[in-house]
Amino acid sequence: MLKKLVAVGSASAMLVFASVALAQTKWDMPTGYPGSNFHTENIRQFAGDVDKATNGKLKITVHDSGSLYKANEIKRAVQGGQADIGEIIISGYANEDPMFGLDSIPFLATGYENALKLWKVSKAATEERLAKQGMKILFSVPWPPQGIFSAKPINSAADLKGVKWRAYNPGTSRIAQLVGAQGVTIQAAELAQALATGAVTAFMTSGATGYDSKVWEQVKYYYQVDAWLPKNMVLVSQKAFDKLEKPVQDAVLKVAAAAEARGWKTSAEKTIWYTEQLVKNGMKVEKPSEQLKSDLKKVGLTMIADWTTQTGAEGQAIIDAYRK
Ligand code: PCA
Repeated sequence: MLKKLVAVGSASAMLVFASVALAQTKWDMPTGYPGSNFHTENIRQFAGDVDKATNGKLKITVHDSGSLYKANEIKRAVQGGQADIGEIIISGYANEDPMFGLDSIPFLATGYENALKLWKVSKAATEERLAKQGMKILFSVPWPPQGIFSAKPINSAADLKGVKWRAYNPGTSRIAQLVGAQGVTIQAAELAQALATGAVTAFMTSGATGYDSKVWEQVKYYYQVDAWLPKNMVLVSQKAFDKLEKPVQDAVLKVAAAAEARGWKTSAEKTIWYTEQLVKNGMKVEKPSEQLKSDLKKVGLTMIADWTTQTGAEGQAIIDAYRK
């Protein structure tokens, strides 16, 4: 009798366990940036908020630093369903579709206000492309403004000729080409090593990545060019999203909207802090010379012209809406 009771008891315990397991969805979430980065911290908070808001029905495990998929593999992983959700830098995919590169054109949109305006006028076109690939944007957050890090002083674009230049997307590769530097694509997770081995000596990025990668160990100069604010995006597989119960979907969207607002705010607020850390660690942080600024502005004009040629009437309409 006792044996029977135990057997019945454990069978029903298994049933309960099975139904909990059924009701609970687990998503793995690859990101390419380090755990201490503000984007990653924001994403971890998002994952925690999703857990709370769904009463544990959706559990998201964040895998940072490119540990699950390398930064440049994440979009394909979400598209192919190997990962249900992931974070990418959208401009990393500008070769696939020029629309993805809009936020990385030098001097098109500088500062947070303009970056937000540019995002508003280009969001629908971006969403439409990702939707065709079976993905949905949950939220998007910009990096702080992009400047030039260099081992040696840079006073004009001519000083960049022949320099080993680290690129993180097609836009930064194109800049290398236009100034005559030797571009090599290296994702943030490998930047510190590339600097340590001397594979690169100059690059454009934010103070955030300069800080994350402790670049002061090799490079001493940072020029606050504030040329553009590239955006990261958290993408979810539409299929995975559709499998969630409606209340869970609603909770995810609500928490994602909060993560987007928080991310923009943190990005702006931490910009000064990051710069201070560069100074504290012995870097020379300066405004670019007039010559460097005007050289880079020319680069920007070439890139806007390229972009509008590639995107045609659709691109022109976006630029016009942005400039209105
Ligand atoms: N950091 C990332 C992208 C832009 C940025 O500020 C990087 O350097 O890879």
